[in-house]
Amino acid sequence: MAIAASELIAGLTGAPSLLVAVGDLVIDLQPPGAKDLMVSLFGTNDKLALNLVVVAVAVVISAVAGVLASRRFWVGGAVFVAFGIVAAVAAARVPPASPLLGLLNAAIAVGAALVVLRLLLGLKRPATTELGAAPGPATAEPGPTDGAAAPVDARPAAAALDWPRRRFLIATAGTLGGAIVVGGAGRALLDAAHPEGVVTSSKLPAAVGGIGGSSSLPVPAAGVPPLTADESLQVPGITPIVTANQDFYKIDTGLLTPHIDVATWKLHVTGMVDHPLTFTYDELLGMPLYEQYVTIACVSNRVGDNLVGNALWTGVLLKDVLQAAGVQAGATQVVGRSVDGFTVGFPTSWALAPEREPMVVVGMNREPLPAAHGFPARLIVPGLYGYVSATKWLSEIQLTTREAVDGYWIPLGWAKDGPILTQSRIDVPENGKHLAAGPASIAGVAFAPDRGVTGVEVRIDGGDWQKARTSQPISKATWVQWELPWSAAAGHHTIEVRATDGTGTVQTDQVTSPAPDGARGHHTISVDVG
Ligand SMILES: Nc1nc2c(c(=O)[nH]1)N[C@H]1C(S)=C(S)[C@@H](COP(=O)(O)O)O[C@H]1N2
Ligand SMILES: [Mo]
Repeated sequence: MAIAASELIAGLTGAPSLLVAVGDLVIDLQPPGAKDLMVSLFGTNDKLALNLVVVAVAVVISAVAGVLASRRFWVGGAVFVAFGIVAAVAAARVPPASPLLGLLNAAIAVGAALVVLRLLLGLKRPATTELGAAPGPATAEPGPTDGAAAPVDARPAAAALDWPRRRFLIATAGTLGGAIVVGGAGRALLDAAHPEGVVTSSKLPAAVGGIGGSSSLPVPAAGVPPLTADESLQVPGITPIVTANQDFYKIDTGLLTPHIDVATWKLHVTGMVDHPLTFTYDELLGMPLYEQYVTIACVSNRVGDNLVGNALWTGVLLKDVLQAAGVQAGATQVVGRSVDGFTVGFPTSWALAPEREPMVVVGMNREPLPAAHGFPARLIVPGLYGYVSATKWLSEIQLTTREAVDGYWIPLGWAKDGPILTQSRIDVPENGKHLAAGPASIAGVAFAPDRGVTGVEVRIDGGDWQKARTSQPISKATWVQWELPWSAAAGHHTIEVRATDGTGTVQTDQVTSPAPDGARGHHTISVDVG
């Protein structure tokens, strides 16, 4: 009930959710191995799983506290107060929520816990007094159950014990039901309260007529032209060439999406530089802005999975930032740090190579970066998996040596270097689907940023590799769509795809799991025709 009450208050007032705050604390405190285990067990549902674990543990501890309280109320009560203190401390760690609101919410939650505990134990108490030698007139205790209590006196002593117990159990079940309703309402309010970007993006400069028309970002110095007709394919059901912001996969370690106030946010450039720099949001937007399509992917993406997306990113060139700061000789690593403590690291040589343009990104598909995707600024580095490059809610770019710093995921067993492996995916037809015989399309996407995709081949039922047509690559940093027309004959069919990258290397069929450096293998599906 305490958790439910605190969720409702959080939903109604904007106070931090204690459940989420405690979950966040658990994430930070738990041993690295456990975190890895949660992610591998629950994948992108790891946060839901964590919330449920926190609730389950709380329920078990509360049950013990309840038993203690039935002997000595203050002992059980103290457990709930201790809970409240932990929750208040956890909530205070969560930027940008007010610690006072967190404390208040915790106090109310503890209050709710103690009141419910008192009431429930109050229902149980007459049973224990009856067990004692002299119940006397006390059996007719006051309360809404007055009338119902009357027959109890008429029963034999053994049966008389049952009614208070039953009443206690009914009240407990009622409390549980109430908690689910109250907590569910709070959760629903919380989920509705933070649609992507809305909270934070209003502080961006007013529209100045971006190329897209409805942009509220400043105009890039070098805007990209609209996509040409051959840069995307028209195939029913194919994955769009540009991933809409709300469809873009989302991966991060925190339970909470940081909602950053750009009035106080700063980006620091530190470490092995001649001139340490600090940018405000306005200063960053005042630099020449560029835009480019880049496909980013998560190293955890399994073959055929969708932790990959392609967006038009607007931002400042990392090279401009690094040049302004003056990178010192021997600074072999660029480390990106987030306000939430997350870190990445990639070679300075990767960042400075002429063939790619890493960016400090402020816009995604010509909208201000959504909060979930790193508002106000993030790194996008063509060709590297997100875990070594794409720091969201960026607060610091540190120049250091490759040896001096390991990014967040490196000590957890993931590879220090994270170039995105060549992958291809069949989206049409869907795996396991039943199709009518006749003309059909086999289609999907293929990516090898930033080597580029130069060809896609499809093999049906283990036959010859057939060349698919591909969309004209927007750039080497992006994925392509591909299609192979197919006259589907009745029967069971397997379909397999492979891509060739810009170096001429054909995507390997040797399967590996995502850890430590990305999944390998061909995406293979099967369908029934006829
Ligand atoms: N601050 C922060 N940035 C982060 C992460 C994170 O956990 N915290 N996850 C990284 C990983 S593993 C990936 S794959 C990309 C995902 O970016 P997206 O959520 O915008 O798709 O963000 C990267 N940036
Ligand atoms: Mo990732």
